[in-house]
Amino acid sequence: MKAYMYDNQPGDQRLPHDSGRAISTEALCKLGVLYYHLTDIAEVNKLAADRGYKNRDEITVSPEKMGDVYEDKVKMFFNEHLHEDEEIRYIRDGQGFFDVRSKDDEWVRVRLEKDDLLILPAGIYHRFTTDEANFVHAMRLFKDEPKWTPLNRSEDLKDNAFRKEYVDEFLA
Ligand code: KMT
Ligand code: NI
Repeated sequence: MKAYMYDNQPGDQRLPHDSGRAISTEALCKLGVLYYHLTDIAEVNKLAADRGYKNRDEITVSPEKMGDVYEDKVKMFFNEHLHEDEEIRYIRDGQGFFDVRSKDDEWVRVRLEKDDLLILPAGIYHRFTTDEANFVHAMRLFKDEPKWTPLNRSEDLKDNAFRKEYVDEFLA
C-alpha cells in the first residue's frame, strides 16, 4: 500500500498521478479509511466475523475477463460516488488505485496490491481504477445481499443520511 495526494494532472487515470506528498495510514484513519495487510485468510475471516460480514465474492477486473466492456467498467468505477454501506476490498492479485476525498475535498490516492485490505466508510466520496497493468483480482465482502449501488456525487446527497453521518463524524 502506498497513499499520497493525487497530482490532478491530466492524462490516463491508470497512471500513478503521484504528487510526491505522502499520506500516512493514520491520516487515512482520520478519514475513516482503514487499511490492513493480511497474509492469512484466517485474519480476513476474523475481520469479517467481527464486523458481521456474512457474504463475499470475487471479481477480476481485466480485459481478459471482461472483454469489450472492460474499458466502460473502468470508466464507471472512476465516477466519483458514495455508498450507503462500507466498501471492503481485499486484493488477491494485481493492483489498483482507490481515490478518496480528503478533508479539503482533494483526492488522496491509495495504491493497493496483493494482501492489502481497505475499508471505506459509508458516505465517503471515492472512485477506483486499475493501473497500467490492467489487472486486479479482489474479494468483495458484504453483510447480507450484495449491494454496490453507487450514488454519484451531487448536491442532492447533502441531505443523504449516510453522507451526513460521514461528514459529522469525519469532516466536521
Ligand atoms: C468498486 O467498487 O469500485 C469495485 O468493486 C472495483 C473493483 S474491486 C477492486
Ligand atoms: Ni464504490
